[in-house]
Parts: sequence; C-alpha cells; structure tokens
Amino acid sequence: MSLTRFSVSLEESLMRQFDAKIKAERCPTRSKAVGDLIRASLVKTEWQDGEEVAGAIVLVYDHHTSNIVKILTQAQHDHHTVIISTQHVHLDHHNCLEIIAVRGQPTEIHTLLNRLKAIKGLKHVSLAAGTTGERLA
Ligand code: NI
Repeated sequence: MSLTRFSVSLEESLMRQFDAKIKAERCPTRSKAVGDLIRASLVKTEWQDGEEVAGAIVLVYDHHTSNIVKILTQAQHDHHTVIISTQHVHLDHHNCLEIIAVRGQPTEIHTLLNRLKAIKGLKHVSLAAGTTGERLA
C-alpha cells in the first residue's frame, strides 16, 4: 500500500481536542486516527447511497416475555434475505443476547431494524452499521 502525505490546517483548539481524543483512545498516530475517520465517513456514505453493506443488529430480551421468541423468529424469517446468521447467547436465567449478522441493501436492513424495534418487550436494540469492505482501502 503506497502512502501519500498531505497537510491539513485546523484551528489550534480543535487540534488540541483531537490530540486529547486520540491519546485517550490510545491511537498510535494522527495519521491512523485521520484514516479511521475517513473510512468511517466512507462507510456512512455507503449506507446513505444504498450500496451493499454489512453489519450486526444486537438484541437483548427476556425470553419469558409472552410470544417474544415466536415474534422474533417470524420477523427474521420474513427478512431472511438480509440475514447471514443469528447467534443466540443465554446471558442468565431470563436474559438473552441475540446478534443478527446482516448483509444487503441499507433500506432492507433498516426495514428489519424498525420491525424489531417495534416489538414489545425488547430491552435493547442497536445496529452496528458496518461494511462489506469491498469498496474500502
Ligand atoms: Ni436465551
């Protein structure tokens, strides 16, 4: 991978804030931190532009909640085209963690996400909006 140098002009206060942030996050260099920001921005654009993307939906729920397992299974079957796999972890006697790996069009993934968010009894629903990596250096 060839590297290119470029210079950036920023307000001093913004640069100080950025340096404090990357120090706190133990990022080794400014170059790595800037590269990460650029990649995150490109991934965000992939989601906005309707490119094929990948990610994970995380759910936490009490499996004793009436019909919730049945409702979740039905929702996942209805959106099977964007679901790669589902991992179910029994956290304790009551709580389950489910990680749904997704790949496909952002609109279809958001349709699934919104359907899951509408289910009563879920304690947590979140999306890690990732990338297939195909369009990123
Ligand atoms: Ni469970």
